[in-house]
Amino acid sequence: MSDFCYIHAADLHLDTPFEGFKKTAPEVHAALLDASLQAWDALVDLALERDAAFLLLAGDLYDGAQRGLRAQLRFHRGVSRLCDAGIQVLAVHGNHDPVDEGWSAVRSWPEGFTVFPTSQVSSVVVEKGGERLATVYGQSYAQRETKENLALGFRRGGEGGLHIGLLHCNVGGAPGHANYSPCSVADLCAADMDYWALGHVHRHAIVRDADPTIVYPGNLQGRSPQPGERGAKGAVVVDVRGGRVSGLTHVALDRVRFVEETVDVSACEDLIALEAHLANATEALRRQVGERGLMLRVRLTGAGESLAADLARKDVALELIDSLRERAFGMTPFLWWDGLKVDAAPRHVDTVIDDFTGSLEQLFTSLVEDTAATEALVSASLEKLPQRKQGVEFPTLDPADNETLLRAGREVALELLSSGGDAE
Ligand SMILES: [Mn+2]
Repeated sequence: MSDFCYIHAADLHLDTPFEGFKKTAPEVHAALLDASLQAWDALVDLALERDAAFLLLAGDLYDGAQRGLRAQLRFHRGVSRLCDAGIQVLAVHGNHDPVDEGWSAVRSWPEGFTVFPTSQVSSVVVEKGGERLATVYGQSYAQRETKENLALGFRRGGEGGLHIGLLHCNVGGAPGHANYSPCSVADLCAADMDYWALGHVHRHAIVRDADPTIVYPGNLQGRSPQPGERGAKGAVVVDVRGGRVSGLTHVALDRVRFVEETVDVSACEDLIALEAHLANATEALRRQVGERGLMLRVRLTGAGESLAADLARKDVALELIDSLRERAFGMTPFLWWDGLKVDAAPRHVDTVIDDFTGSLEQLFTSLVEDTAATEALVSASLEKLPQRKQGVEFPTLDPADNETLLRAGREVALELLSSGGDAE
């Protein structure tokens, strides 16, 4: 059997709106808005350059069920380029782009493009030059809330070539990830595939090396500064030799990279030295990320007592980040100082400055001082509860409870921001 390679990507989240970043510089916001689409173009280029036999897309092609025309046009263009070159594209939908809840602007796709249906597992054969390279099995999500273990429906057929399962799912109840199509490694092994092309978890992971190989490629483009979204994002090139998976290579395709870096500042005597030290420390990082924008959060460790006291003064950390942003102004590719966190011993000053938590805190402070606005927010939020829409009546709330609700809401929001929330 001929040797070949194929490409496995997932979680494209095309045209992610990056709503948390409206307060960045306009050129940074513009770069973010284009990043997911450019990463898709880069994926198409990669498949063409490597002369891949086929491309697998394991769900969450779009960021929201309504998809958006810009994302669909760009996706269609990429699929057409691949199919014109004889590279088949096989896709399933996931919880972010479920088929029944979605809208498709496209009525006909190029020959060579497959979206697996939602009703059951079905299979497609990939042939080249009359040779059967692979059989790909897949099933799409009909609805976002897909709690059924879809992996149980996969069974290897008897034909030759590689057998590949394509699915958006949560293996092993990975904590911090919405539990859609939950399944175990044992469930995946039982299907007797050679390779499982998974999607959903945004962090690249080789769940199992061989027999079968089980891979999450991670998302194509990072979407936030949360831990699972940081670092290099891209797709996995899978090499097949002698009918077996022989190599896995993660290729970075992201256009903007979210990075959190720890910088030792124990040698910095004062804020003047600190600012210069931070500006220098980022140069190496910019070289590392290469030709892509850099969304940077820095954690400062080892600050001496007097430097820590300076940083703890009102607005000082905020002004420091403004100054660093000014220094970075006009750099190509861009560098955006997204946050600064100070872990300072011995007095443990813990300062976090960033746009997400910063705007949340601003909102909270303004609401706490304004009982009428708090009341309006609480009643508007209650109206949005699904139970209310179904006609369930709630007891009247005591306005004195509003502040408690507000504080609880703030805690939940901060928790979601630090954990990444239900974003996969
Ligand atoms: Mn996703």
